[in-house]
Amino acid sequence: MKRKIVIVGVASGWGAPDQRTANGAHVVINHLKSIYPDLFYTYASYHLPESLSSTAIKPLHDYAIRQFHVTRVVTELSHQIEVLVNLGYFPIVIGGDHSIAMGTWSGIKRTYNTDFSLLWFDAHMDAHTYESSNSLSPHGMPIAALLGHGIKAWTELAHKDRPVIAPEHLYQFGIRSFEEGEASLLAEHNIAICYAHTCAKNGLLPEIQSVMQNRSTENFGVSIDIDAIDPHFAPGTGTTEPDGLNPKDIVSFLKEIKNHPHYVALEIMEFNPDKDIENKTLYWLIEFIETLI
Ligand SMILES: [Mn+2]
Repeated sequence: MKRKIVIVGVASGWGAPDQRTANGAHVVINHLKSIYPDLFYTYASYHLPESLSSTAIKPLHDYAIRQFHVTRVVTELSHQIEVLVNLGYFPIVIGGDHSIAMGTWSGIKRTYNTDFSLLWFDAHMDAHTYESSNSLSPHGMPIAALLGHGIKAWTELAHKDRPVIAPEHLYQFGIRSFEEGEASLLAEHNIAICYAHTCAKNGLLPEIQSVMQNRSTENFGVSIDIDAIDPHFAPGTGTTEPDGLNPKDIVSFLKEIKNHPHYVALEIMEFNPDKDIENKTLYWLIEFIETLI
């Protein structure tokens, strides 16, 4: 199957205290352009230049400013995804921080207007709301928003009356660090979670394969937070957590599905090039992307 690929860079770190993931999209796209100059590249959003400096790790304490920028970014991305998919493109979205997922998947939901399954690889649950979060960081909130919890600007990105993802269609892999508020939200919704220790015990691929066989939607998408991967392989991310997934397993999975007719989008988030060591993290990002090229 020959896909028409578009690489969508989202240079925004507004969702995280350390905003340097905003630099990730540029680094990945510049690298890809040197290998694949003829691919279609676009940016959904630029970070405001004053925070793009590689030394800008000053956390933004005003949550309202971050909320404003995250809303601006995901609203724009959501509409771009709709336009690109309607033009026949398969989007590979490169972040940026994980709040961007609200834009990717709301765009997918509105465009296809049908339920889809979301396979979410992450060390964290990302299921906070402003009520449960201590850090008030939007990159800890996209799962809650996709399930319909949180501020309207995010929960109504796809449709006013229904959330982007139905709880029975969400699958998390690699989880190993979470807080009580978000865990209880996911427990209320009975979300299928493959914790990192379970993935290690049973094997990540068998766990994914069972999800792929038992899912009840045709369409599915994949969201990868770089911190899902063990930091030994991928140190270049905002919040590293030990005992993570082996990126080779993720590559094997992505190769298995590369020609699947109902695979609708891939996003890779939370790459922080300033924290990368010898381009180790970039290497795996490119491996993930190349499964589709
Ligand atoms: Mn995440």
